[in-house]
Amino acid sequence: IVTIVVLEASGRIDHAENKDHVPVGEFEAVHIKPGEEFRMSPKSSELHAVCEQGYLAIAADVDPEFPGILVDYRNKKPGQALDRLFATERETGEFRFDTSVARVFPDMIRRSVPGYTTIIPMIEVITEQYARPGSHCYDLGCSLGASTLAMRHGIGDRDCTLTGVDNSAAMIERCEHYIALDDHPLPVSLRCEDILDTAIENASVTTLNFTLQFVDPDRRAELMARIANATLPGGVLILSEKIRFESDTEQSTQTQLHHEFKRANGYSDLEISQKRSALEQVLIPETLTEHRERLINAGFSEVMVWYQCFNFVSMLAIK
Ligand code: GEK
Repeated sequence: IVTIVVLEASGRIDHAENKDHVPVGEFEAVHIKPGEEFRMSPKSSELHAVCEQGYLAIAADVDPEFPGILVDYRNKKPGQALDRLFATERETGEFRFDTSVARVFPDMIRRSVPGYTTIIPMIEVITEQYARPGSHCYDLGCSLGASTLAMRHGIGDRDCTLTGVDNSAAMIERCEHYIALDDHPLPVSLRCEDILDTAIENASVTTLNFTLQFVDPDRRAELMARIANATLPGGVLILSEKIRFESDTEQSTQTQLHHEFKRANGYSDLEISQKRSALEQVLIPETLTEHRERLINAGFSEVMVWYQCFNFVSMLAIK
């Protein structure tokens, strides 16, 4: 599933624009003889079937906006919707991680965050290096679970627990599907809650992949301190963030390059500017110096930038 998510995120899986003929499932006829016992799973199939003029029609009923293409078994993942959320002029309201965002999220994050498609597989590599048997691993702000699945595969067969947390019910609901489609045996515990309330202990690897930027700046130090306190010696925090720069020239150059990246990925000027206004009050970037100082004050002994592309960075904080 990591391969599929990475291929998906890197845009190497082609999806037809026309979703009219996408299969909703793969079915097998099982012949049950009269009187033979059979077992039905207590879990809902999330499909419904109707008989229309002698034809059996089956549709997915989990996503009301896409009733016919929910599961695309060819790619073994929920059908991919394109992000057109800011394509038409709209009332500028605050950006929220609601159902409409969750539905287009893989497309949105791949086209909006430079380096995302590199960072995800590297989270697997870093987790593989630092996950300690007998410890807990956390993905805080897991969205649809791309970083969670990378951590799961990085942990491999080590005796660790893995917890994904997000306060968007729409994200967690879809994340469950992605986790279930992945065949790795490590259980993933998903929690729909504010990461400020998540209990963290005995941690070897914690990931905040573009999540801290959405947390109230006044609560960030307290969260970092809790993570640092709960991290075992030699354990790590992977912290990816959109940053701002101290120099005005660098700020405007890097912002311009980020907008060019979005344009190259098919976003129009209207989409870029409307998304920017929607995020203004919600995503609050800080400088690298602010991040470093906070991490060191929290109790991490070393902080390094292991990845940067324009105004998007990923740091490794080691306890
Ligand atoms: C990935 N890590 O694909 N508590 C819990 N969740 C939160 C909070 C909070 N206080 N604030 C925001 N979120 C993922 C991508 S996206 C990044 C992470 C982005 C959640 C929010 O609901 C969203 O799902 C996620 O953090 C941020 O690797 O959209 O730029």
